[in-house]
Amino acid sequence: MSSSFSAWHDSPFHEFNDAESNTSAPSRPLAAYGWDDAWADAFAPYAEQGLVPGRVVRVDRGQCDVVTADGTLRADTAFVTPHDPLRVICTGDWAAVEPVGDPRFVRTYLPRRTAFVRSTSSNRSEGQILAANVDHAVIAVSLALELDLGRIERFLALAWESGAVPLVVLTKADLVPDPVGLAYLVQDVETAAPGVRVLPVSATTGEGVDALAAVVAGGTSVLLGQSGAGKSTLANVLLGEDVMAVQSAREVDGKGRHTTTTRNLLVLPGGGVLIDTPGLRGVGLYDAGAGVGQVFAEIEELATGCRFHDCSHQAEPECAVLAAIEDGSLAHRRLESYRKLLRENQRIVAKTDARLRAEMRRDWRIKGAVGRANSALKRGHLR
Ligand SMILES: Nc1nc2c(ncn2[C@@H]2O[C@H](COP(=O)(O)OP(=O)(O)O)[C@@H](O)[C@H]2O)c(=O)[nH]1
Ligand SMILES: [Mg+2]
Ligand SMILES: [Zn+2]
Repeated sequence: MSSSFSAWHDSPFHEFNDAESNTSAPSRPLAAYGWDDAWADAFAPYAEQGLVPGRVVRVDRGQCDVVTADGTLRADTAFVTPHDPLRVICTGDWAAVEPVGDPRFVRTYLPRRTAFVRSTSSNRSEGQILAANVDHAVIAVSLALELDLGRIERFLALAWESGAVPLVVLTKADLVPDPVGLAYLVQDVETAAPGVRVLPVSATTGEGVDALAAVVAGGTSVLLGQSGAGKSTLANVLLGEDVMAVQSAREVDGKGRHTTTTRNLLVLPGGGVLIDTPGLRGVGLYDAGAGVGQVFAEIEELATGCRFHDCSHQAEPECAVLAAIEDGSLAHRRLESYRKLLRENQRIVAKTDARLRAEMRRDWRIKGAVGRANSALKRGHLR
């Protein structure tokens, strides 16, 4: 094994690479996966150690699939599965993989530009990372069901918080044949999504697909939304072939059994990278205060006009938010939803803080015990 390692190091390929600008030469095939000069710079110290860059396209228990300049390989994730679930390697990460070995280990991954995180359920304070290094968060909302604006606002808060730019696609637009009705639905969603593009699409008729394709042609996009929203169908349309498993109508009507069981990252024929996530039954906020602020930007803007800077917009005099509800320019539903998401977020943050404090205490107890045992060992007092 060590001989093949040095053979790799001595290869003319590697010399050529050194002669050119540091790491970018063997990584050129990775450009389609989003590799750029900034990633190459960040990777330089690992390249010096002989590690190979690659993008994580799928994560399984203990292993992940990584696309490298030499093709896709399966690597062991033991080194990148820390106790903190937010630091576990995930789809979209740029991994530093050992050049040889069986198994080959991912040694580390590059600092993330963006990260899409949710809490695993609204009652727990644990975060779960769904995708890393995403530029566009495409939130799929089915027009086959009654619009749930609160749920859209929740997805948007998580999307803004991730650092990606959100886009709402209203799927199955073919089921709303009346253009006036469709325009109303789009407007409703727009009031819940200030500053966000809202695009009706249909995989059946092709409506809106070109506009969506133009957005996702640059950078990395993730498809988010409830199970059955039509994410995999859209992914297949964008990919130009049936790659993702689509649920039968019966499965959708049932208890939301997930056909898409693994996350996948794929290069689109028109450029760009697409990540399909499994249907998310629930997305709890996870430390998404800034994201909530961005979803309700117009309320936060109004609040700067309130007489009291800590106005709770309940009954205070000269409250600009209540005045806007009074004159009809702000929907009461929006304020209620804002409050609800703020409360939920504060609850999660408080729980997370309490959990982290408890974990820190436990870590110190363990470290303390290990430290005492070690010094006892050094002094030769092993009991
Ligand atoms: N009428 C209509 N049905 C669609 C459209 N896109 C998807 N569907 C159906 O919606 C169901 C769920 O689709 P799927 O892509 O598996 O959803 P996912 O769970 O979000 O990945 C399937 O039965 C699809 O055939 C569309 O544009 N129009
Ligand atoms: Mg799916
Ligand atoms: Zn106020």
